[in-house]
Amino acid sequence: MAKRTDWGLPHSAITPEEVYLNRRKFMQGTALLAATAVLPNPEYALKDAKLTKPELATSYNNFYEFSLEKGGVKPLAEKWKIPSPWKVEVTGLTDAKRSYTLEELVGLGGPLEERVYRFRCVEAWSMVVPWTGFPLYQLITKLKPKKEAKYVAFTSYANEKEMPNIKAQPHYPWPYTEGLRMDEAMHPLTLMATGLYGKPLPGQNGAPMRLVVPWKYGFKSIKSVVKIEFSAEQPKTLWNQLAPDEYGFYANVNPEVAHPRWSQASERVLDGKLFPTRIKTLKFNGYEKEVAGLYKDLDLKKNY
Ligand SMILES: Nc1nc2c(c(=O)[nH]1)N[C@H]1C(S)=C(S)[C@@H](COP(=O)(O)O)O[C@H]1N2
Ligand SMILES: [Mo]
Repeated sequence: MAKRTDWGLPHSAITPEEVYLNRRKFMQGTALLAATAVLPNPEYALKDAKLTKPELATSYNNFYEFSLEKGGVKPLAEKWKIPSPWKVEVTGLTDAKRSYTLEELVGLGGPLEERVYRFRCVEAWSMVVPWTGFPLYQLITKLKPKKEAKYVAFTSYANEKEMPNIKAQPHYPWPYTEGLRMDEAMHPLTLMATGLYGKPLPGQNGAPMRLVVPWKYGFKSIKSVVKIEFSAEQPKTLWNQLAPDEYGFYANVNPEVAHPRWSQASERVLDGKLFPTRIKTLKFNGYEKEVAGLYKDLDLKKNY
């Protein structure tokens, strides 16, 4: 039985432990989840990685529209009245330009599946979490962008009343924007997430739909998407406009290229410890085999 959430999506409301057990069972081939439940994709199960505790992943957040403080986001996001129905404008180089409800987009991009991904913030902390979502290429294929469309740009929801940091940081070029090259957007790893730990995305993690690009620094994974635009030119992004020397358009995880203010060679595991475990950062966040080919003609030191 699929659970209907506030947004009418077929998320399963099972606990993280059950998600984990179900994934194990699925991989052992001994049991299948109910036909209508969101199936874990065994190809993206990361069975050697330890899942981050859900309490940590949903309370230590970067969502600057709400607050600059990691712990300040959740209390504000919990008061946020997430618009329902959620509308996303599809625009730019496509004949499928119009406003879509979230359900319509999931209908086009689905079926939903669960994937466990490593997630690495540019600030050198990382987590491993199970996202529910659909691969973005499935949606793009249905929206049929024109040949001239070389990039996909995304915009976040912005509401000054409920997101107090928008006004507190007037020099930020709000709303939050991000973008991908078309081949990056079409890569099978690129996910549009609607859930986390088998539940609908909480506000603080980018409800009701956010991008997840696991081989790039976390800031590329834009939250609470309200606009998707196909364009011929490389789109502007919030971080790139604010601090171009620090945040490039590509933002591929790369231990060999330091951030101007800190090394990217290692990362703190988000484990709640006073002295968090430190691990070596992997090139493309461990997805090198899958994505290195996208950048074979690019100098990654210049195109950081
Ligand atoms: N709209 C919006 N999206 C955003 C951000 C933000 O401030 N606003 N922060 C980014 C950064 S820096 C990171 S690390 C991730 C954090 O996602 P999480 O809170 O789900 O871990 O969201 C990214 N997406
Ligand atoms: Mo980040």
